[in-house]
Amino acid sequence: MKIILVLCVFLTAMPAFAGTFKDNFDDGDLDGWTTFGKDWKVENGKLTCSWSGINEGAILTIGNSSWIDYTFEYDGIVLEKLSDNYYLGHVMRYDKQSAFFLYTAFHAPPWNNPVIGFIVNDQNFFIQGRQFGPELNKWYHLKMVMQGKEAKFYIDDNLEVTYQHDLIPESGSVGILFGGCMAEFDNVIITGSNVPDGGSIGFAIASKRKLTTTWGEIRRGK
Ligand SMILES: [Ca+2]
Repeated sequence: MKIILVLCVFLTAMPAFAGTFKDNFDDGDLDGWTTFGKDWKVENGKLTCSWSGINEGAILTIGNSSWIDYTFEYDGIVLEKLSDNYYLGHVMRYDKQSAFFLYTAFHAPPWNNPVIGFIVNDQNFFIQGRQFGPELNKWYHLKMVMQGKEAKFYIDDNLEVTYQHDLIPESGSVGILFGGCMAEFDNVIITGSNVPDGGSIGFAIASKRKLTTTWGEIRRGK
């Protein structure tokens, strides 16, 4: 009886959809991702892209407007510098139509710091972390945590920048952002409410119907 009671309390406390999406790109495809026209591709089990632009970064996203609070992490490496400035980063709560999103970036010299900020009505709000930038040919583990109006940016598990602002967007997809270089990415993990279990790495899915529904929603970009 006690066991049943404890289980009931536990299940009641769980969010309706709290899941984990993982993609290690070992399946060779970009299923579920939106690429916005840049030359993103999967090679040798890794995501890769070259983009020399800086002001307009290359963005690849997943998710939809029901995604609110989540943790997004991946491994990234700069293989070749294509501009004086280059960076690796994320977009969070992204909405292509309004270009209203939060981002982080890890800049090379001379900018040389992790930043976190957001863009609203063509205005750019941001703050900077300590002075250091990504070295060439070195893997970094980048992580962003979104909770309400607070964003945290970690590099190799060190908390680099925290930012809070009332104008931070309410919800939206997540994605990788970079510019000024040729880069590779791997081992994406996204966890949060309304994030479906899925991706290229096998999962114990509680319900087949749930998987079908959520992947259908992702593919339609809803
Ligand atoms: Ca891989």
